[in-house]
Amino acid sequence: MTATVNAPVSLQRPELVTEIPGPKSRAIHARREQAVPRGVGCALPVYIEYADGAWLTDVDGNRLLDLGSGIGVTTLGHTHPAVVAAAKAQLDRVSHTLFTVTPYENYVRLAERLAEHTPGDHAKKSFFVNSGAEAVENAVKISRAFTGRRVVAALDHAFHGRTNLTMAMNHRAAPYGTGFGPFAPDVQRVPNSSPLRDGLTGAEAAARTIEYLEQRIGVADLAAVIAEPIQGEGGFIVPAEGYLPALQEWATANGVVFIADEIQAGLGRTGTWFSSELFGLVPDVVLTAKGIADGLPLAGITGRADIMDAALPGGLGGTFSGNPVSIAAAHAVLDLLETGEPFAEAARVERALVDGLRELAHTYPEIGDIRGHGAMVAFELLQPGTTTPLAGLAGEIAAHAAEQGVLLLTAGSYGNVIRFLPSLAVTTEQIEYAVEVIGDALARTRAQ
Ligand code: PLZ
Repeated sequence: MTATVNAPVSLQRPELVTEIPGPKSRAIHARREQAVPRGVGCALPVYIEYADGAWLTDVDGNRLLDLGSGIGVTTLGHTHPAVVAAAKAQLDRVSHTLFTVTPYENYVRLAERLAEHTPGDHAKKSFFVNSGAEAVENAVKISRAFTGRRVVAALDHAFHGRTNLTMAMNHRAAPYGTGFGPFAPDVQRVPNSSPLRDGLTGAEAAARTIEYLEQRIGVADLAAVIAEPIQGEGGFIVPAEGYLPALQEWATANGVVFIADEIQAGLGRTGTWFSSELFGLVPDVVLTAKGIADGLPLAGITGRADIMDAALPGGLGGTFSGNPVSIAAAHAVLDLLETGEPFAEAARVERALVDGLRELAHTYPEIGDIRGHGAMVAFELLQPGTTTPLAGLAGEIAAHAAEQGVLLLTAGSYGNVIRFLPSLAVTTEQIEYAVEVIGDALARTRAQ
């Protein structure tokens, strides 16, 4: 039997044979600087040769513990044998025909399976594209076609992508939008629920958001509201209880499409199929990407059948959209999720991370807020007793962890969040080690 998560080695700690980055990585990086524009950022200039489970092995032979999973993609572990086998088998049969020219069955079956597993038992339809941003764009297109209205509302601290429309929906100008205008019109941002900073209950925060929607946009022009149930790049902001259902209730009552961007939080990562379930939310449209194929590019738009049918035949698609190899990998992912075991692993990861970080926060009160669900947990670095961000510290911790062979990601609109998006193959001992490394980093910054 194949394990549901790919945890192939008993290694508990990183194995470093050179400094990080090592000489071979540095040499490649020097070439990269000549060949690749700086706008394509680089969190850690360590060049990866192969990956398995929660481990990355670089060109110098260092084995690094990956707590970012390529920003929440390889949820079931790098190179999961079942996913690799499914993709290889499909590659041998057919890798491309274009679904809108000559279709294939595995696309249809993935649409059926997403209808089954996304929240709500209403009639649903799905189609597939290549990236999260493309999924967001298509959800907006369909919402406009369905409602006959223009405006889409996104929340403060949101991130929805790097295309022209999605750039206009992001909270942060720099680096996502700076210099790239003009931006798409008819996008508005409205306040979110951020319990640490706004101190509002879910009902109060929803009332504030709705007031903006009604006053700034007006229902007559509002096609859709889009929300990440747990905001990703914004710093794993978990809204106050009741916020999202209240917003959705308002949207439904006003003929506004409610879109859940589950691109970072969905598909098992938070210990449920979709993070919407944590909030009792049944969105009209659900967006998936990242973890859906455990590393192959694929994104899905799943929604109420009547909304999804609003576009004219030929209005949706794209040459590589719904690639059969990526779809075969997605079926392997869904097979594994259907065992239920990854959800239990996500709960274990959450406990280990939250317990370890809480313990550390006793010694280091800069760890000011620990939050998240499942394998999507973050902490905010704050001046003790305040909500003032300590931005530089997150980068220092990530840099120290990298030197020790632990890959950590930062996040947050203030740059002061350390986020964990490990694969579910990560062991409790590995998490404990990572927490220890963070403690060492904090001790080192104090000593300076
Ligand atoms: N919606 C909620 O998290 C992608 C960004 C990585 P694409 N987040 C990672 C980077 O630096 O570009 C994301 C997301 C949410 C949409 C997207 C966009 O997904 O597949 O990157 O287009």
